[in-house]
Amino acid sequence: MKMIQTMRWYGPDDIVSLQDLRQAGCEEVVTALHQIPVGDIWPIEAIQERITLIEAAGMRWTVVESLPVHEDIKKRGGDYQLFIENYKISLQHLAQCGLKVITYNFMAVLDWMRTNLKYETSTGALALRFEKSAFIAFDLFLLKRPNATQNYTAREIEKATYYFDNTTELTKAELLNSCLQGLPGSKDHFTPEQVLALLNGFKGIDDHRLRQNLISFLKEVTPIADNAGLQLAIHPDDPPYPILGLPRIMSTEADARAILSAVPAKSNGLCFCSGSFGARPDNDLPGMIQRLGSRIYFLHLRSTERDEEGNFYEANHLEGNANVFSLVKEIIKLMADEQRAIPMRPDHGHQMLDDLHKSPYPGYSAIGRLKGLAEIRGLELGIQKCLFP
Ligand code: CS2
Ligand code: MN
Repeated sequence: MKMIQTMRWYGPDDIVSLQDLRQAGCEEVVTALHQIPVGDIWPIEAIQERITLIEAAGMRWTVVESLPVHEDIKKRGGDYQLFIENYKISLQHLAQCGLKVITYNFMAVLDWMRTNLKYETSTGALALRFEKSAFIAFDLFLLKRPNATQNYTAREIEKATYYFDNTTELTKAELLNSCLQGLPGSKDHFTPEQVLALLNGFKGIDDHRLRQNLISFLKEVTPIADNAGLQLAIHPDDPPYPILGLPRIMSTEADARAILSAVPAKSNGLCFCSGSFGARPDNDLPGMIQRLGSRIYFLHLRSTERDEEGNFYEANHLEGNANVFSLVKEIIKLMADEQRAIPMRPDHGHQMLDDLHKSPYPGYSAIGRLKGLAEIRGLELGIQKCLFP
């Protein structure tokens, strides 16, 4: 059994083409209908149209990333019942068209967060980075979130103030731009006012409430997914700890277990993102694959290099703290035990070579991801040959 090699494609507007992905060695493409507003139904015709494009380029589409969950569902307020019904219909449409794995996340307001989208690594290639003091400075002095100081220690505030006072206007503008990135696949940025309003909507929703809301959502959608033979794969929080005073419920092994045991349906599973879970030193990544493996339906392989302060940057795929070697070894054993091939994509890649002159979606340049995929492919082949000569 071997991992199904995929890369993410943001659709016809992506500057990385389907032909590029095919040349990188992808067997399948991971994509979503980013043009459809969050919460609306995905029509069969639009799904079919996307399949036709991908198949014409010699690949298949079985993994959706993401079928996004409307904020009303996360809050269990507003029109959440309508949005859950729409979600169920989209799931049925996707299943009718032959899709298998549906990735989503339950992060309130924002998807992943970085403070620097062009961090220069030792080779000159650019990586995504999260620097705690910069982020706190953004929160306190650029976003100006009311009562934000309550979420930080005096020492953290002091360091963020020092950072801000010693930073150029240009770096401040870049920090603002990074932190206000729109959702993946969208070229629109948030404004500070929009973020403040969205944060306000989560007032009074703590971790317990958010977890209950996820469980309620899963209890409603998993029967549909089970019947349709779909696998739901929740992506972990990125970074895997609370930000902006928001509740966080998918950052650790205990978080994942709580959701899997509350809703034991077969379709209720995980997108194991080694980059997101791995940004916390207390997450035992190989152990998580051993213990939660039967519920892992999709793999994001990536590694971060952390320091004691909680800062991290995205390292080369086989370097950094995640130890992707040990993960691929566990994945190979899991796939052999369960006799199933799990789809995998290199999550993010450095911006390098020709891509330095282009403007790809942050983290999604062609060459850096191709390099990540090629390294992982070689690693997998080497381990396979050793384990099963
Ligand atoms: C992705 C996430 O780019 C990334 O970091 O791993 O944006 C992921 O697609 C979503 O959180 C899944 O819903
Ligand atoms: Mn990921």
